[in-house]
Amino acid sequence: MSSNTFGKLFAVTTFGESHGPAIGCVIDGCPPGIAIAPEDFAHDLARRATGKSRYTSQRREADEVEILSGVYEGRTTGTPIALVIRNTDARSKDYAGIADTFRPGHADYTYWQKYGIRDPRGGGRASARETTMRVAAAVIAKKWLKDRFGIEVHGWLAQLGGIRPDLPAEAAIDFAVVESNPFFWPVAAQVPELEHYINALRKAGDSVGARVNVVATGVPPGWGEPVYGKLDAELASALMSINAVKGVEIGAGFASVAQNGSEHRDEMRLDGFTSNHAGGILGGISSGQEVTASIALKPASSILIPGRSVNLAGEEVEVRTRGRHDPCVGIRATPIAEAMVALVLMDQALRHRAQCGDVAEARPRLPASAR
Ligand code: EPS
Repeated sequence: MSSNTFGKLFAVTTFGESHGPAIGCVIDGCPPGIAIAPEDFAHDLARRATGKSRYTSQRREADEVEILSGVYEGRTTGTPIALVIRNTDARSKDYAGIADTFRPGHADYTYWQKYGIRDPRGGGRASARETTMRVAAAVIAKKWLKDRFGIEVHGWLAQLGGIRPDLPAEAAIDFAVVESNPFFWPVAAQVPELEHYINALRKAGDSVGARVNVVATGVPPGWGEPVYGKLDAELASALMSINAVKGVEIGAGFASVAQNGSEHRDEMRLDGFTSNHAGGILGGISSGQEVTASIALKPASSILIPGRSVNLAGEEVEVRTRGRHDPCVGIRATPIAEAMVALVLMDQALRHRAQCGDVAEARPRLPASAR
């Protein structure tokens, strides 16, 4: 299987399956001198992990990172960084019943068609377990982006099924609220409604889709490589590579369809841009405004409600998935989406430095926003 490496100068290769002995990654091209310790990974990995609330999969993994190489006396050395996490709570017998059939709506069928062999245990390589290593690699990227540029990347759940945050469209998100509940939801008063909704969904054995928004603040103007390495194109590719993602929007996204040019354009004043429909990217290059992206996640296909499928023997069968699945994979996708945005920004930052590091700061340079 190829295409397991992401990024050009900050190149992250992940490996491992959900029910194999371990998952891991190798990061090649990391700048030397970044202070990093195994415990630095704990916070973001716990935000993504299963078993942390009643509203996600109940598989309980310690997700403890072992640094195998590339770090000496607590600092990156510029050599490949290898990270590994042991899988400790895989329950492969749950998957015995679907070893010779295909869950409708799942990668089971397409992996089989492509490779002619598959590891059905826990979804194998197609499992969201793989995203653990993206989040781990992004811990290093987030740290460097923050230290060097003051960049912060934050995500939140912006829709769960039909439920939307009870907030005005342009309202600022309070990330203290987002981090204080298991849904990454920006309105504390709605959390009981979400709990009730997910409890009922789980009882019904069904799943639901979600939307996750991500914003990166502090991104300087100039990052992104037209024409085939545009910042927005690489964000779209990175975000679309997350399991279950079916749609990506940058800035106003699909709402741009119904806008006029006079509305969509972000007018410029010396004290900043007056709006941000572009999502902080013009011509594939960051403008200095907040970079904003939004993703649509499908409802997971591993559900208890029986569905019609076929088996390896070429018979029509009924499938009912057992196991410890997420009723809404979108909930845990919030830190994963942040991670992919951070990895793209880190890679683009290094690429910008490589080609344009000697270009003087161009004038005038507008502050991020007049709003
Ligand atoms: C997943 C199915 C479940 C989840 C898993 C993702 O696997 P299992 O049945 O082995 O518990 O728990 O998520 C993780 C283990 C993780 O760390 O994210 C899937 O089909 O994607």
